[in-house]
Amino acid sequence: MKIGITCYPSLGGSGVVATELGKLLAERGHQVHFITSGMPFRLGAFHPNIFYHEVDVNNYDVFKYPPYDLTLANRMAQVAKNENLDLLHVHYAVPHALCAFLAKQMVGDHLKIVTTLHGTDITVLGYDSNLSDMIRFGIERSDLVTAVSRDLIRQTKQLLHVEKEIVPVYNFVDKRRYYPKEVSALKKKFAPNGEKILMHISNFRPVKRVPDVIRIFAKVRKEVASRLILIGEGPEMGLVRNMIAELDLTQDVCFLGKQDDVAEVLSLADVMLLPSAKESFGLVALEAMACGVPAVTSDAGGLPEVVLDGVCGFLRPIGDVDGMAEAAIRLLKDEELYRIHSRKGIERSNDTFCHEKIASQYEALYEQLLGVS
Ligand code: GMT
Repeated sequence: MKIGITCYPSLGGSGVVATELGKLLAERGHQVHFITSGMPFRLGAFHPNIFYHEVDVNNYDVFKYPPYDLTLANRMAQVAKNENLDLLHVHYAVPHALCAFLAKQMVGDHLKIVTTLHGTDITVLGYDSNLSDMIRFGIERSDLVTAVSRDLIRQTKQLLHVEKEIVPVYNFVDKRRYYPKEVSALKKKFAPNGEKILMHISNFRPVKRVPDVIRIFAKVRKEVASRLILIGEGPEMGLVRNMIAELDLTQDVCFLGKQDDVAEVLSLADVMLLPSAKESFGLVALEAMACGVPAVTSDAGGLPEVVLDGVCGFLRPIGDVDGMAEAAIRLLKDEELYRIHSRKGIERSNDTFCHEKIASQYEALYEQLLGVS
């Protein structure tokens, strides 16, 4: 098949999933065309089946706002025509499904649109009455819609009153890259006295509740000698830094900033913390589990579909800092419990969220849509 993929190419779980899926489809012999505003950060090495088409947004003086959506739609139509694409797989309803709809109007009905919902377009933008009708339109005009968790499907139907069938297709990890790695030398650098390492990775937006991470760590540190590694960047970074200083934790917190590829650093962690207020899936919890690192998270959105409470980590209500700290302490103090959770997490990520399995699921959906067998 000839497949166009559009996603946000900068850091973020949706960009990771879109790019990794494109790479897997290319490995399977399909021709994959990324149509994005920048090179997707995980695209990596050259592959003969992968092509990149940049969307170059002009910022003419006459426009108050750069016309990204129109330029993207035009580029999608150009690539679809020139490369004879079978389908456009877009990640996010707004604006990508709408751009794909416009491109389809320009190219013809044979071009199919697959839209994957990742969360923010529904759970945040869905509440905005300036956008909600447009989001529903984008979903309903797609030929096939998938969502990364059952909870996201429930929320989409409830919030936007969407009639269309939405197929659940979970996110995945590539187990050839995400597995427990030998990092003892690196661990000595971050935890020279054998301290346990707690880790948090996010875009530091309010929805991630990073201040809860700091509060949880402050409690854990009183019971277990430990350190906190923070990865990522975002609007709450200043607030978080101030909080760390006020709580006198500076010596034990390490900021690694944005990292393109976390597969190498995840094995450093003993516990992953993700206390988000909203999380349609929580890719970072899955990536941690694949590396044998149990996750302690909130029970928001799709997280209970990823982390099984008491099996490969713990789920606690949003804002339950005491509960999350207590769960992390249990894991860090009880070696046998830790070993079981770590093993179960690896098994679960290899079974339910295996890259091969999910790529086959998408492939089968495309084939069904195009009527090929
Ligand atoms: O975490 C974010 O806010 C970024 C956002 C994105 O666009 O990558 O993440 C969303 O999509 C990820 C991949 O499907 C999910 O793992 C995240 O849970 C989801 N974020 C939210 O629902 C807040």
